[in-house]
Amino acid sequence: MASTLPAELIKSLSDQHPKPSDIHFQYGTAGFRTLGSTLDSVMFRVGIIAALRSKKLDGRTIGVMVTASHNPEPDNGAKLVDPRGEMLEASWEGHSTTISNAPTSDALIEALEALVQTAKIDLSKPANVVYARDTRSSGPALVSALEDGFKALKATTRNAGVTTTPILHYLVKSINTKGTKYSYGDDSEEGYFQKLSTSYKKLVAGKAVQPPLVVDCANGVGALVGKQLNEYLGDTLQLVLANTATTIPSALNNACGADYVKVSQKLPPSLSSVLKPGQRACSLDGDADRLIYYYLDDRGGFHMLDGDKIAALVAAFIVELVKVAGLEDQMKVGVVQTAYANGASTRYLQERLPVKCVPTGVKHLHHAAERYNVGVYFEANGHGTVLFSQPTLDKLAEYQPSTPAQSRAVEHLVSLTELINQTVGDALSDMLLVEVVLSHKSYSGEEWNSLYVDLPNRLAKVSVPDRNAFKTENAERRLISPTGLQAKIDELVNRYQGGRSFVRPSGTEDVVRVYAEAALKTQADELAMRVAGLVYDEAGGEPAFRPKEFL
Ligand code: G16
Repeated sequence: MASTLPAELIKSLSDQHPKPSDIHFQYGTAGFRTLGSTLDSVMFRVGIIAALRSKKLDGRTIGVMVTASHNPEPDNGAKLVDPRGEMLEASWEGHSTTISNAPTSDALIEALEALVQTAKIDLSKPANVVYARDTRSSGPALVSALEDGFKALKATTRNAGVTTTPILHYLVKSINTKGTKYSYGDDSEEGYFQKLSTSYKKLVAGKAVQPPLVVDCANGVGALVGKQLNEYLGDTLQLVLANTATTIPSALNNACGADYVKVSQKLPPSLSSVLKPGQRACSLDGDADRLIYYYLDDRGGFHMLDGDKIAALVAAFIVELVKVAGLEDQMKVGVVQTAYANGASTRYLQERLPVKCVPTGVKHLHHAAERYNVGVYFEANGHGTVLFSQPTLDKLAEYQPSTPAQSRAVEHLVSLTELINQTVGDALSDMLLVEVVLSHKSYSGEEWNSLYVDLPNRLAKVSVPDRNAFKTENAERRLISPTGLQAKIDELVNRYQGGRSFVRPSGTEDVVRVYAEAALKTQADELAMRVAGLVYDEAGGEPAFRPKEFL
């Protein structure tokens, strides 16, 4: 390995981005995420880490997305993207945490040298990085710190500007597959829109045009991208964009967006005068990688169609196409969920398909889904996609259908592989996927919703002094620490008909999350609050969320 780290250059730039002495940073569920005002040193170091990761992988392009997704506007963060558009390899999460916590510039250089040694990085290799940010007001300054990190390692960079997390993932994979037989698409935003809109148009050709769809953009970057997508879709689907105030900082994810809808199980108040009974609507989150659908019934009642309902809709549609195509023996479809999946959805899916439960976080779901020929993965919060394995894609390309029906089904499957952003959950791509299925099945929101009836459930969160004191096992369904707490939860759960509850530390917010479901709504609420009370008593925390009934 010829080169060494440019220690002088790193030191002089690092001195301009000192680490705050009182903060311990952590690469969590989806990267670094905390108050944007504290992240300057982290961003500088993320720039260096991305460059080193690229060198380690022979100069393949790495992505960095500056976003805090569904979190409030003052938060920010960074997600690192590996060459195939997937999340950063797990072992580098630990390296990233170590490097972000080196207390001084000298300690940083020492930590970087240790990483170069342990990961056997050849520093003479090139470094290539593509990066983007969402609409947060702290974004420009943090991007400038990130760029200093790139400079410190003399990386070759491409600024993808203000865009969604899924588009950044798309760009990473497209850049790395450019000119190969596995080309993922043209490495531009235009290439992304063309790919999605062309496949959507093929899939709905000959079908009645879907009525206009209301899209809550969470006042985030989805508004900018949704506007462009609308133009590409033309008259094949009209998106009625709402919550598009990207320049009012306090508006981001505030009383709107996918997380608001999922957690509060309510219509964003801003849509109450927009949405008509029976009309479909959906909410994106701050970086447009989550999607939740909903509608109002004739009496104004709110009905949510979350990630579980999307998984059920999409998996059934794909299974049907595979069957009609005559490929069911060769193309096994499976579903991946987390402990947050509604018990009714798991039951519904298990009766039809193999279903696996993994810990929270796209990286876990994505890897588990890769084990199927076609892996459908969705978190209840609306984060998910469908993966078609390479042998499956090859099979679809070579397959010789023997009837017109088989031929149509294969064409649809091929178009789905183009429509679906397989690098990561993508709210806009998933939204078009849902629209395709609704159009093919002629389903209204109500008909979709009746696939199964959700068990009443409640999410709660508790702020505690140290969320890392909470450790889990069995795909986060049971606590192993603090000792004895799980037994108390079990004892409570047994008192509720159809009761289920679990507790886990969040990887994106400084809280412990509590989930509960039960046969009746009041019982699910009560169980969640009682379990939150146990967590509070154990850790001396603050229940940061209480349903009104308990105040
Ligand atoms: C991220 C992850 C998701 C995860 C969510 C919440 O989403 O990508 O897989 O479900 O955080 O994680 P936690 O419960 O650990 O806070 P996003 O949309 O915020 O990037």
